[in-house]
Amino acid sequence: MAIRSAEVLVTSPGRNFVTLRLTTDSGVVGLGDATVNGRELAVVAYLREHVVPLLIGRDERRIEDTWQYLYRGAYWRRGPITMAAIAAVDVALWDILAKEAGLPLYRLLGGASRTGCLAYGHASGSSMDTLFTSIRNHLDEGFKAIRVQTGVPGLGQIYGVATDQRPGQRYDYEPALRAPLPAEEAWDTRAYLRHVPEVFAAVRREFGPELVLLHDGHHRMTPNQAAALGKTLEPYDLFWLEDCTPAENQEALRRVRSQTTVPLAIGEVFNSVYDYQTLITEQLIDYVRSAVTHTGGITALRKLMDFAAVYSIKSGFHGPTDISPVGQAAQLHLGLALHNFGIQEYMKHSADTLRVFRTSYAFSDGLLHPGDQPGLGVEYDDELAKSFDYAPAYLPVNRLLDGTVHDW
Ligand code: GCO
Ligand code: MG
Repeated sequence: MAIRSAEVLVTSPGRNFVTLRLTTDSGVVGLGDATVNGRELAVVAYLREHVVPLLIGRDERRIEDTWQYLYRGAYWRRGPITMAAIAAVDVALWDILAKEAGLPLYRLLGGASRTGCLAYGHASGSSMDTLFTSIRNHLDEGFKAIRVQTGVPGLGQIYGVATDQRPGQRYDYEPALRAPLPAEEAWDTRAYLRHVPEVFAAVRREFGPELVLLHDGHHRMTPNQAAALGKTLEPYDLFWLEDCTPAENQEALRRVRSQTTVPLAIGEVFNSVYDYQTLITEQLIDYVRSAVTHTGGITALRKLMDFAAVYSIKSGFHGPTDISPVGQAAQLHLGLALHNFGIQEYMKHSADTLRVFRTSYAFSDGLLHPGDQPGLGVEYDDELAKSFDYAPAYLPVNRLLDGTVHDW
């Protein structure tokens, strides 16, 4: 039993994706997502030049050993590129194992702990009217949990808010996000802090107390600003406030935590359990935002979540459209099985993306289910994928009004 081939596939059906495909000598195929938004080709090179040669001939059943070999064996540890490459190998190996067993992956991870995974969608609007319309569209689609992002008076285009306000338009379709050089946006934290509580007050008035609401701060606040925002949002009963401060400084969250009871979620840019050590052991957060794709795969994220479970911290895995359907399927299998699942982010992929990646996960009545196909339940259409050429694309850069480059 051995890996016969390892191919690194790049396609761009609406946005760029990097996929690793492993094939065993008996012809079983496994897929792994290796997409790092805006830095895709760095992972391609890491995989092609440094990982693929190590995989050929390895026993595909030795998942833990392969993970340790790629992580410890490389000497250079952690970092988004390395950990996305390891994740792709790990997920592809779990896909193969589950297919060889003839079981959906979640069964190998302990079986379903729930009927389905509560999913949240992204509502946004530059004005209150358009925001309300976007929330209503999500409710019509069956969402029971909704992230709310809005424009800020006095500022122009803001990341996370669609500029095209027609129904169905989304911020991840913005042409600026497909430009050859990064777009630049202007930011004023004081204006933002004045506006956001008014928005949540209005949303609660309009939609009532039941609806699950979330908000993303994109790392833009200082600990004091985040503590102040947390306090002002307490009456609106948020499910979480996400990425309130820049994530590298774990101690910063002590200040926020001691000042407000608003639940905190962080970690979409983290890539290892060590990024969470203080946050978890001091119970400074409520939700782990890592994606399977960016944290070393199922093997690593499952251990991280078991560590978090000791401290009553739950999952809230990152699921924007730059996590490919392969990555999303992997975290749905994991989420369904974990006891300490919290919520799953769910931005629907474009029709073109879903033609290239044929998925068997399903959304119904607010819940996502990974489906019961053996393995991950995702198939990759090679021919179609080849018709979507890679195009360099960047996330925008954020500047304060005086031109200073700011966090986001
Ligand atoms: C989220 C995010 C995304 C990221 C994007 C970066 O909460 O979904 O913050 O919008 O910015 O995935 O690649
Ligand atoms: Mg986020």
